[in-house]
Amino acid sequence: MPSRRAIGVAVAAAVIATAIGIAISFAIHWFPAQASKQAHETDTLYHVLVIASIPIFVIVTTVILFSVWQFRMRPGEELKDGPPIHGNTRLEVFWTAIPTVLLLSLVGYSFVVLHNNEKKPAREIQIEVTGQQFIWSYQYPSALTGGPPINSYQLYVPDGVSVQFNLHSKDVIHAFWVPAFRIQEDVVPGITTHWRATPDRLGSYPVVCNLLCGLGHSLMRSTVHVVTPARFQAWIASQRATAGAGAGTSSAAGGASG
Ligand SMILES: [Cu+2]
Repeated sequence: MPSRRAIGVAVAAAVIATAIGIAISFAIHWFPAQASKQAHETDTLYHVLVIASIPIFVIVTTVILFSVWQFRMRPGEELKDGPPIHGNTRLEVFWTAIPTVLLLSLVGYSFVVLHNNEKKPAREIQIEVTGQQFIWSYQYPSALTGGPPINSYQLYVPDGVSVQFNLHSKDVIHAFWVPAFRIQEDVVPGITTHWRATPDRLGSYPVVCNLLCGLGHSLMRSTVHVVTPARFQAWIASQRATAGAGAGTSSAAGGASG
């Protein structure tokens, strides 16, 4: 049996390693700017999962290192066999019950965050997103423009208003991802997928295709501009004016004016 002192050393090392790990997890900037309501909850969830994993990693590593240290073969023991142990009910109950409780709590917490992030708010606007090799385009429906729909290669969203993005693909599977919003969804030909976010920080953030969709995949990027609701209305009005001016030539080319 290992001595009391050896066990004490192992426990102390595990506690110190856990403390250092948790301190490092706070020092690392895991993600880009948080630009949506969903981003805050998602980041907190991620950090809780990291903090929960640190002691588990430390316990597993400590037990391995402790066993190598305490139960290693010493000179002269080459022909000895280990004790013939068959099962240990108390230990097995523990190592089943603790991970079960831990997993169920983390799954429950994740479910609550996901549920909150996807909850449909009272007021929401819709923007259609179309992916094709290798560009994103956006359509602002009549309900938003107060006139004919607007096609554009630019994505503007009003600050503080929930947006449901309806995703369409013209060719292959893409993924519409706004890292600053922490949300991503596959864009699949033949079906419409959705995601929603409530932007809550003014600024411009990258939009990325996050599924390998062909040779130009790495170039399939765009920008989302989070602007004040007043500026959003002004932008819509300016797009309507441009689309109106170009309507004589080709209404379908309205997107190019963006
Ligand atoms: Cu892609």
